[in-house]
Amino acid sequence: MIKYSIQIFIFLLVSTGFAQIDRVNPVPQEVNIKDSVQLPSFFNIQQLNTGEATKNLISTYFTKENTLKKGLSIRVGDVTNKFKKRDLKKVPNRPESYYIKSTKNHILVIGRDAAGAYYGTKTLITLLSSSMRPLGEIIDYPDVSSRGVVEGFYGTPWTFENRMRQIDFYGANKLNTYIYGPKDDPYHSSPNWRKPYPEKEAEKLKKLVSRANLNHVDFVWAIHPGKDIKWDDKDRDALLRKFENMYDLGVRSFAVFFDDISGKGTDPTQQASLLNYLNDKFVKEKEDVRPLIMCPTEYNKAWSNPDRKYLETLGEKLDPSIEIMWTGNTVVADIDEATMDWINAKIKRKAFIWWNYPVSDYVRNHMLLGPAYGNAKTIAKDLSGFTSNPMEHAEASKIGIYGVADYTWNMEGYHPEKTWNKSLKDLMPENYEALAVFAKHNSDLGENGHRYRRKESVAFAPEAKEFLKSIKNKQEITNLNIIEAEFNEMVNASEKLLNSKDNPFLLDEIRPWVRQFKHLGKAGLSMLNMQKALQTKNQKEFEDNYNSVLKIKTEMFELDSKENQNPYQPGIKTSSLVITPMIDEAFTLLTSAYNKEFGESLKIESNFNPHSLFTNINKLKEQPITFKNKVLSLNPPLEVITFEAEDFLGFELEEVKKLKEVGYKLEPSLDALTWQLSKDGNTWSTPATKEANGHIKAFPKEAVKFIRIINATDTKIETRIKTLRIQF
Ligand code: 14T
Repeated sequence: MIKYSIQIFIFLLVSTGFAQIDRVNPVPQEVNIKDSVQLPSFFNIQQLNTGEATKNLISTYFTKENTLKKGLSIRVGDVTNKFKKRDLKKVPNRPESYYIKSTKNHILVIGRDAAGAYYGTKTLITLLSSSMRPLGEIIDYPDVSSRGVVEGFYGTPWTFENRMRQIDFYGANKLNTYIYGPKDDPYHSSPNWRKPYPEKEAEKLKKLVSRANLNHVDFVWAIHPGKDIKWDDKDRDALLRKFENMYDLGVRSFAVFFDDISGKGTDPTQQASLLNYLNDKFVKEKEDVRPLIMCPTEYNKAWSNPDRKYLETLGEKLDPSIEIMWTGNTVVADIDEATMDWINAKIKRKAFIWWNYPVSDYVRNHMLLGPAYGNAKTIAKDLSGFTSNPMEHAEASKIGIYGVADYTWNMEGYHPEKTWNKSLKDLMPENYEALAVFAKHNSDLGENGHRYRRKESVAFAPEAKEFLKSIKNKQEITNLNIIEAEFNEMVNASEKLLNSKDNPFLLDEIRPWVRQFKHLGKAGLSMLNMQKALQTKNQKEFEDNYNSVLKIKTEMFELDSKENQNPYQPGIKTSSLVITPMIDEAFTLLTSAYNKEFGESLKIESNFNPHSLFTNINKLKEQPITFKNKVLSLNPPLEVITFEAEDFLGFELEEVKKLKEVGYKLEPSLDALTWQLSKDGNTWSTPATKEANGHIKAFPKEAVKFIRIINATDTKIETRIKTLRIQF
């Protein structure tokens, strides 16, 4: 008996020692841990020439309190230091690799290079954060050479504090690249790309660069000059001068973005010659500047025009050392082997992937908190880099970024869901279970112009389906407990999160969504009570709960109209794929059953838009529209839209209706499109228009069913649509 319990005791100890390896993110390539021993109280750490970052890292764990000459010997170095030959042989012959050997009397960490030593130390410190210490070996290296994040989204750029925290997070998760390219920084793009940063901004960038250095992260400063660049010596030198400014702030990696522009700036020959010039006159001269990265104008397959030979031109003319970014088959796409084969052949090098996930600048009312999945696990050898474009919510983006760190380091071993769970524990060590409930129901994007979707509420979806089926067929509901438990869990998890002090940065970002999520859980519970009351034929009980659902829905509508009021996708959407539609549908079914049974006429629907988009432009067919306060509007797309002759865009109303006013605004401000109205969609009339601050308005006298703007000229029009709306 005693022997038995000692065995259990030893097993527990060993398993906690082993368990630490599961906390290492990314998952190491090769782990041989067979045993573990008690963690000693003192270490004798010797660092050979491993650089600033490792030194700093070591000082975070090894302090005066736990170091002593007689302590457990740890030697950290790289392959140029004196180690035994057979140990050196174990260090993989690849950049950033490391080897850890942990024996009874000794620990070795050998890096292939400074980065390897840093990453080995990182892994070691995680392993030592337990009461037990593993014995064995770890051999580790990354699959992809540039791994990280491109801050390239539209909307509110991250704050300085956000960025400092991000850079630490990258170091902690062995990401080595942060590309700075926020679309809304005027000194990154037009109009101010030619000017140096004002002192205050410059000071902050300097701090970011040194923080990046401490984390073995390349701070890549990107410039976006294509909107107004002139292909002359003056602008060329303006660029060179700006790079010099940035060099003085400590920047040693640079990128030039030519995305989302039109006109002269898109010429591939000029782009290549500019980059080659920067490569010769700047990168090569400096010697400590890393290879240039460029984002092409045609950055995805759907946008590449085979007649123009844009990509082929870059492939031929651009110096082979310059990396070319690529988002895949479309703007927002997951990457597979065919994607890589296609683009690599065109550009004659390995593409540098710009993955547009978890970026939410085109679905700003959604939180994207699910696992990072969908990219092939076989493409490591085909790409030169892989960066994720995140949400404007920096902290919340860490769930996705954590996954990218694991995926890019060790593709074959990547398990999106497992890593997702780990990421939640890392972000909210105390309340991660509550965070898991919230995150698993907040991952899809809803309908959107890019048609990119994510799984959501995966385990619950079949239950929801079953439940609705039973209501529809008026059968007994067999999974009522499961449904009720889920709604209760939603409410409880929300309360936990709203009161949590676990990660205030994260909470500040997600709070409005958590509040919405709590409302939704409550609406679900009231809906279930409607069902129970219908069973017991208790009219009062039914109507009380019916009213309570409507009341909660009103509160949700208010939150949706108050919080996150950006002009694109304002508001707060939660659980939009499974739970919200399930509750809405059940509400309708139950209310109509009730009306029928008791001869009542309660309204069976809450919020649904009877009007629809009316267009022949493929790119816009999925573009969402909003109907709020008697205004029906197009959620403006970010991209340049091409109107060929006769192309149109507008609305089809539920029925013939009288309108107060219609208006559109384009950028650049044009009145090139024509308003048209129709009762039947066949015969059209053109109303008189008036201009007011760039809005082209009309005031239709007669009631209509169709309203559109049309290219009535015989040449194509390229423009951005800022607003398109009608008022009843
Ligand atoms: F440069 C790119 F690789 C890229 O993806 N550019 C933008 C990016 O800044 C943005 O965050 C992302 C998601 O919305 O997509 C690109 O932005 C667009 C996408 C469009 F389809 C901008 C205009 C578009 F028409």
